[in-house]
Amino acid sequence: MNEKKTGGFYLTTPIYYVNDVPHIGHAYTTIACDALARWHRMRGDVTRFLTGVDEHGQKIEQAAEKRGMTPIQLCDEVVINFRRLWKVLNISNDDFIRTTEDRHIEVVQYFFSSLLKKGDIYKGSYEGWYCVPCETYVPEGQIGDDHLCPDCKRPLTRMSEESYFFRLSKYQDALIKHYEERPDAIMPRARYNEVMSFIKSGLQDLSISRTTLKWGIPVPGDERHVVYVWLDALINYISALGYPKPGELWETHWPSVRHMVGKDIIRFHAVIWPAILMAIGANPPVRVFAHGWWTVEGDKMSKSKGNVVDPFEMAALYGTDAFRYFVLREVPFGNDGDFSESGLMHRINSDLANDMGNLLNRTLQMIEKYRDSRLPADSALDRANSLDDTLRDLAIKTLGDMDSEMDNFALDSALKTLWVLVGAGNKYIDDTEPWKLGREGSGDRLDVVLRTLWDALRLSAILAYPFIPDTAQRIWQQLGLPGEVSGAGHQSWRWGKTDSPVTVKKGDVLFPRLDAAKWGEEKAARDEAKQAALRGESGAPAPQAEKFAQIGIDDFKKLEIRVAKIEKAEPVDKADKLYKLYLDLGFEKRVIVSGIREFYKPEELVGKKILVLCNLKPAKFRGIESRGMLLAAEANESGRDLISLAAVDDDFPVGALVH
Ligand code: ME8
Repeated sequence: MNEKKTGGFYLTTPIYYVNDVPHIGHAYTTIACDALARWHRMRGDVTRFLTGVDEHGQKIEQAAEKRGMTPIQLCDEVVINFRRLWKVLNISNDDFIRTTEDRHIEVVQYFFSSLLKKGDIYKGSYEGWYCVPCETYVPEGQIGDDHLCPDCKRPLTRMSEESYFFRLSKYQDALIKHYEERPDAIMPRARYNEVMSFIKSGLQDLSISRTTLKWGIPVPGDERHVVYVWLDALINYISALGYPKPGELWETHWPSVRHMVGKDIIRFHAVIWPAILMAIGANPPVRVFAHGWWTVEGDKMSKSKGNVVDPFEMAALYGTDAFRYFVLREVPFGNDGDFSESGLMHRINSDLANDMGNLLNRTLQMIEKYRDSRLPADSALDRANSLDDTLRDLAIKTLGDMDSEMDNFALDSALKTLWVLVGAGNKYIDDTEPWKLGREGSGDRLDVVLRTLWDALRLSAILAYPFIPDTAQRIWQQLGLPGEVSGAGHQSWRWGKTDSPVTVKKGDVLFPRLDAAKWGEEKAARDEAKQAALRGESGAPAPQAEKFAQIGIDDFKKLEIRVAKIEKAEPVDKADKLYKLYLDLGFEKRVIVSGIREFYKPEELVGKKILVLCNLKPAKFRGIESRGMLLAAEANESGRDLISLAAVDDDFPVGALVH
């Protein structure tokens, strides 16, 4: 068993540009980080997981202008999509940072002033070829006669400006020494080699301010300049910990910092950022890991082709856990990969429904049938024979192997390792033929087999949790285990021993199988609708979720929104998010079911005059008919969900219509 000591684990995603809706690239990085963060929390490491958005710079300024908005209006609108996506994908970030927040702006300015004072920032002038989409100057040596950006192949712009510079060249030798001593500080190996040869080819000082745009953080004391968006962005990793204020967050987490990035932004994180950290006397990242890029059905993802994978749509169609599982399992983490929905459909049917789902189903069915749902006692394991021991040994080996795979961020290997155990569990059923034991009355032997299978499943649920958290919890509950699988803790990562008698509770199948023919028809129809939307044909649904269509006043008039008084708020049985609300509308009383239980206590609700959409089709929740929907604002601040009910003054008459 793995007895490794616990440690610290501060993990960050890149902060995403808010010039567009989130796509599979964003989802991929964040899901990978989520699995790692959940793993480390579960094994008892002091864990912190940060994500956020990058809101300054020319890209955002231009995107806002195109949409006739101010930059901050655009940011405020688009950030909602990111927050919602992380909720949909079950992302467990501890904090969410926006670079327009005061806590960030203050740190960037402090940072700038102190490096200026130290002499690591100086003023000079800069002329060169600039790529607006990449927000970067391209060195002369990399520019062809076409004057296109070597990365994104779009036209470069000639720019000249007075600029502040960071003395990157000064840190060349220190960086080489740092990486020579820590070959796993950049992963995978190919990226380490790439970065090392880039550093060794000679580092030039870096322009870190702009006078050509307004949408950025002003350079303190010289407000014609704004701070270069990449410097601004990188600092998020420390401003979110409250740097430079000496405090628990910073001291606890910074020493263990690991950055997850896409391969295209490795240099910013593995060259510029560590040099800047050296300049302020902080430790460079323990690791920068660069993952690969997704193509879609063999093609580069692009809006004009209409093949951008929408993570909202994938989660809605296939389920969050299936989508999470697929992206993490499909491609060796660090390599490029190809996304295809048929691949996703096949993995659901084979790995999730057939392997994992069947193992649970078969095991629970037998415990139900032969043991009246009661798990045979631990003592059964004392009579284990070599067949049983083989499964036990494999389970124990799986724990250790996955632990080291996760240490190396080899997420796909960790999943493969877990599925070897799941496969072995299914084979163990075939080999032991418990149904024969049941028939033959070999009770003792059957106890051993059922107990062995149950424990293999218990460990599988724990190990699957970081990747497919909801499914793992469902398995946990069906196995009859109390509480949360996430709280299983490292001490329960061992074979055997349960404190109390267990009764299993077989539930719905984990992953219903998808019918390939039906799936094919539906997929073809969706593709056709997307292409039609791309051609601008009316009636076709927009391909991206979270877009708001314009509506006319007549559309709005279809909504019957009225003032209602809450007379009673009753928790709904076995649904910890729901209330049954009894409303008085003046001309009638009615009941609605609402998911606001974690936000309000019943006594805070009773007497409140709220707004209710009255002409919504009735729907049933937990057997209760809900007639209407209350209106509330929803937000997420620093990773915390917030809800505020739309309400009117206490003395306002009930039943009144809202126009
Ligand atoms: O670069 N497959 O933000 P961003 C996989 N704001 N990953 C992909 C991808 C694809 N097809 N397309 C993009 C930024 N990505 C900066 C970061 S951090 C201080 C500042 C990944 O929204 C890409 O590799 O353009 C990058 O890691 C991430 O999406 C964010 O891209």
